[in-house]
Amino acid sequence: MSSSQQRPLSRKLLEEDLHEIPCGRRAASLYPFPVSSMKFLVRIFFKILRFVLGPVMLLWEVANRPAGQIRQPAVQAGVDQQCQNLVLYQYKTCPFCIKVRQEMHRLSLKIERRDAQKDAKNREDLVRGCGQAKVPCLKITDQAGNSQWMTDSGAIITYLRGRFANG
Ligand SMILES: N[C@@H](CCC(=O)N[C@@H](CS)C(=O)NCC(=O)O)C(=O)O
Repeated sequence: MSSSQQRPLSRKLLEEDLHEIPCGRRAASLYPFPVSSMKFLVRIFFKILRFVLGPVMLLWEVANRPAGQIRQPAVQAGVDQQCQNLVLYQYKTCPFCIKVRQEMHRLSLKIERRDAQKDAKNREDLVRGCGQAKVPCLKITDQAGNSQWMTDSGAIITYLRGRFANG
């Protein structure tokens, strides 16, 4: 018995079908549309979704904004000073960024926000510093000027609470 006769029937059929399709167009031909059109349609779908959901999410953010922590003026001034060494890279309508922004409100933190979705320079800085275009990302700069880039909304919130909730 030859090796092709020993292969399972489904595998043999698939190989024979693919053989019919000219090289380089195999994968594309398995879908009803070319892969490039599928990608385009998916991108349009998410654009429309963002366009519709974006304003709703921003409204939700404002409506659910928590009350800010109240500190003595001198303490708040110290916190404001510390916040000057922090920058949040974000997208306006990213749910994870909204979560972090809500926590910043709760802790009364004036942290600069940089849009990494529409601003090419900010996006470039984010990718260079953080290694990927992932938001939210908190840039933390120490006294010596060294920066650390923290991703993941949960980790950022834990860090902010640990540093500012009791001060
Ligand atoms: N587990 C992460 C998820 C963050 C995430 O998925 N962010 C999305 C935006 S909502 C992102 O940066 N995607 C990469 C991109 O859009 O290029 C977190 O909690 O921060």
